[in-house]
Amino acid sequence: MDKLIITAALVGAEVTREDTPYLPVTPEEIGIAAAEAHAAGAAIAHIHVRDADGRPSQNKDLYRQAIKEIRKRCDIIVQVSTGGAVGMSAEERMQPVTLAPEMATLTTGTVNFGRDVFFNPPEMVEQFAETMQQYGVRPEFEIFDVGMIANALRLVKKGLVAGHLQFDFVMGVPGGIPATAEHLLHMVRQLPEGATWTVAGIGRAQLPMSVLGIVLGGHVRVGLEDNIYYRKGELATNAQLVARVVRIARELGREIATPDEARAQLGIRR
Ligand code: KMH
Ligand code: ZN
Repeated sequence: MDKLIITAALVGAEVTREDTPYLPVTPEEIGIAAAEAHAAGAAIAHIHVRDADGRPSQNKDLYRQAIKEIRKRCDIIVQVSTGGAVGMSAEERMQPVTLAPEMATLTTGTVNFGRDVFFNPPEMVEQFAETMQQYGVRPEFEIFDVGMIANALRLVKKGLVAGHLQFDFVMGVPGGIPATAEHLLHMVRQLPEGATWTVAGIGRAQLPMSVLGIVLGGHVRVGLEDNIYYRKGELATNAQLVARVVRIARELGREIATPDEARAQLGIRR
């Protein structure tokens, strides 16, 4: 099996400092959290940014600062969010792509998101894909439900995404696909030959879905964006969540990919 690529989803748009004091919020805190996650074994940092009041933002300057703080400390692959927070406009969400980061997320369909709607109509998704192509940014398809895989493959057919295909199955969002082994296997079976996949379980599904990702030959995303607990009632840091995946993977005989090894697997040229 290929070496395991661990993504650390450091901050997200929904979790607050009130939920956990370990959430990195400022560009400097995001830089430190990325370096700690990298030292623990993460190859990719999936980042969002927050404004001075801690509210979710897609501001280009904040992303520029956060990326600079990360780059000062380590060579982890930076994957910016184009999902942002529910209710943001396409223009707002697209901003960090114009910084030409190595990777960006690309959600390929609309999904209920708790009591909200995460809105991704076809024209918007196509526009995001085109802009990523223009800036040489490798997309990671964010798959919140099974139909989004077919939507992603339609983009490939249209020539809007080319090269290596990387999917992230986000499982357990209320409104999206539930986090079960059966659903995961069904999604993996839809992927074309040569594609790679990561699984991100939400909340208490993070640990069991990570184990499935390791043993099935996929990759794993953990971090405070998706889950703030180490175990019931005990808050975690991003680095602790990464370190646990590394320990389990090694016990199961799966080696961990460095950022450069992950770049080679994902077809990212620096
Ligand atoms: N915050 C969610 C509505 C992404 O980063 O691309 C969307 C999200 C996905 O987090
Ligand atoms: Zn995200």
